[in-house]
Amino acid sequence: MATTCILILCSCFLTIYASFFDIQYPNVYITAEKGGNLTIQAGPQQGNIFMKPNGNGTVYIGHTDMLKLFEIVNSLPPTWKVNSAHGSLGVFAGGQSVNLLLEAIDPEGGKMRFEKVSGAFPPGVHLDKTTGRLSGNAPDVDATYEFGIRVTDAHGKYADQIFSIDTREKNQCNSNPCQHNGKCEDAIDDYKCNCTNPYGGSSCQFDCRSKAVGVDNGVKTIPDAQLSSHYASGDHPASDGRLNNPRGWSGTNTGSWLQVDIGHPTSVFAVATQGQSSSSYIKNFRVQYSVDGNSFTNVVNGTSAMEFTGSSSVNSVIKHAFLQPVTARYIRFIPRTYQTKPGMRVEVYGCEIVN
Ligand SMILES: [Ca+2]
Ligand SMILES: [Ca+2]
Repeated sequence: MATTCILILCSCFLTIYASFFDIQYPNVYITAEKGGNLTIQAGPQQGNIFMKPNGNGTVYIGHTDMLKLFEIVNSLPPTWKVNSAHGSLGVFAGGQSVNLLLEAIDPEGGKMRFEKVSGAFPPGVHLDKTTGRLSGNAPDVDATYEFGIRVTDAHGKYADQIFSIDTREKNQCNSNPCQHNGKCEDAIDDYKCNCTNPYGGSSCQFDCRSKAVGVDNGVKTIPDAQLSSHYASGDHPASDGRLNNPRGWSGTNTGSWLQVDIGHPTSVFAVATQGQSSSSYIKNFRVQYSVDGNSFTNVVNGTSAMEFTGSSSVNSVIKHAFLQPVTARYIRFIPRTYQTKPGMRVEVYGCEIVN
């Protein structure tokens, strides 16, 4: 009888006061009545209050994850493993590879991010923001580059450090890059060779007397668009006027000419020709040159235009060196006397003028 009464009383209690103590499996709600306070107070004898979420659970106050908040508050900023007392990362010669790891440690072992917050890197050197690696090639200049790097952990805690890199201009002539007694001048990341006649190229590596610009049918460095002519015979256009081309260029009379646009200013030393066919070939010709394609000058011997002998053979190549090299972009072959028709196939020899 007594047990029954107790169960009835409990039932009434839960029903009446469900607003402040409610069990809805698996949740337990403790709520205050409207306008009331909720107080959780431990017992008077130094009692503690424990909140124990399980697994990945956490504790919220409002919408704030309190465990996450404590983690952020307690997170320590990263610390730099400074490479030297002054943050100097070393001295690098122009063009030398720079490969440096800016090392920092996060006490919590989390991910870190690196970024430049002041100063400037040497041009050509870059920072990997994830790894903290500086890499690139040192510029060819005497300079000191100072820059501030901030390393930031996953909680936004950071540490700054100033670093510096010194660079030294390298004398690119030290390796004696100019061949054939060319005179070397040091430059930024480069050198310039002043070549002795008849050598050319960036390192005077070419003998310009034998360096073809590439009209030859088997080379075609000079594209068809850079071959032109005046009074071409229809079926033998300028684009066929290449050495070793099976057809060859043919003009119609002595007013005809064949022109090669080399494409850039060149020190031209020689030309070579073959006949157009066994029955059609140039006997004699002149050569004119121009830098602008408008104003042409004869290649001369003294004050007289040089007369060159053309090849009367289909196969044999006759090469003529000029007495002095000429500076030209355009070379024009002018027929003087010919067999049947003024036909030829040509090549030009020289070196590009390097500024
Ligand atoms: Ca940290
Ligand atoms: Ca230099």
